[in-house]
Amino acid sequence: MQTRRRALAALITTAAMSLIASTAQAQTAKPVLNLFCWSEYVPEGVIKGFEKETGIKVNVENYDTNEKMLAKLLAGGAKYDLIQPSEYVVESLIKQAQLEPIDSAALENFKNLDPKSLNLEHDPGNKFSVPWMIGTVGIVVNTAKVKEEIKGYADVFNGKYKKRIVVLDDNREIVSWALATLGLPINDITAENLAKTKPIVKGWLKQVKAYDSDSPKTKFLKGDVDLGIVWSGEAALLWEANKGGGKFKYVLPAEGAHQFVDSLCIPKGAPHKDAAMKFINYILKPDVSKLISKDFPYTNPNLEARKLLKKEQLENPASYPAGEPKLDRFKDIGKAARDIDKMMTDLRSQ
Ligand code: N2P
Repeated sequence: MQTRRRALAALITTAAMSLIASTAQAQTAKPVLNLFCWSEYVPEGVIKGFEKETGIKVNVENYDTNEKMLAKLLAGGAKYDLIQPSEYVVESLIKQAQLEPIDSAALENFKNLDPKSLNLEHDPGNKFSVPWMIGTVGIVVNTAKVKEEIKGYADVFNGKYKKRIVVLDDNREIVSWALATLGLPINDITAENLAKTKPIVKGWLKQVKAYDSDSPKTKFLKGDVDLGIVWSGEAALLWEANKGGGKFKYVLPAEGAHQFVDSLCIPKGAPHKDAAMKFINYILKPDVSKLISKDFPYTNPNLEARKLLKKEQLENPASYPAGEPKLDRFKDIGKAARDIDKMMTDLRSQ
């Protein structure tokens, strides 16, 4: 009896001690947020501001294409709390049940968003995504070097600017430019359409000097290239670098251009969902969102933040295009994405 009682007492002590130890650990371990986002898209100051306000440490990992992000995410392994996919990838992840629902009613600052940026076809009702920034893919022209008028893809690749061109390192984007040039819908990725784009893309790639999805602006500033097909935010920074009136011009291709809507989403099984919700609400604050626009001048969907932007920022034609350009968003194309990659790998190895 005596021995049994002692054994029981020992057992209780051990259990109590490990409980104390794990509680202590939980109290000392700093809460974290694992953010997997595009390069050149989330200002360092915004991360620091969030860490200071919440005490949550942010681990940042970057990608430069949706496809690379998807591959890593779906491989499992790493446990991300927030990702930043474009519209067609949000659509695909919802279909695959890979996202946690987001209760927008629990986000105090959700009301700041432009209703026009909400309830889009890739996520009706914004049940799984909150818009980060909206942008286009278009042409930057160094008008000090390129004297001809550049209206579209066909002008960029007319053969005169061989090896003076930078393009995004993005297979889906490049193929969409060829489809638009052929007058075909950019989401119709059939074997037949791809075969039609192949000779066009082949001719284009020979003229490309560099592929860069991270910071193509740098190649313009260094004078390595005079033409490029890049993200609008990169074009907007070049426009700013030139004090607006200068040599770098942004042209939305006459054949039509991709308008992307990039959002924050919480992957299924994210370990720190509360921290992810806090981050989303934080970046929706007008004075925080304003900082994102300053460093990365895409179209800000936050109307309250837009009220805080300077006149020059709102007049930047790459950030806030005038008129009615021909724009189209990408749709989830399922397995056809692999056909694009196969064709592009083949062409780029030639
Ligand atoms: C920023 C990336 C732009 C987002 N570097 C393209 N969807």
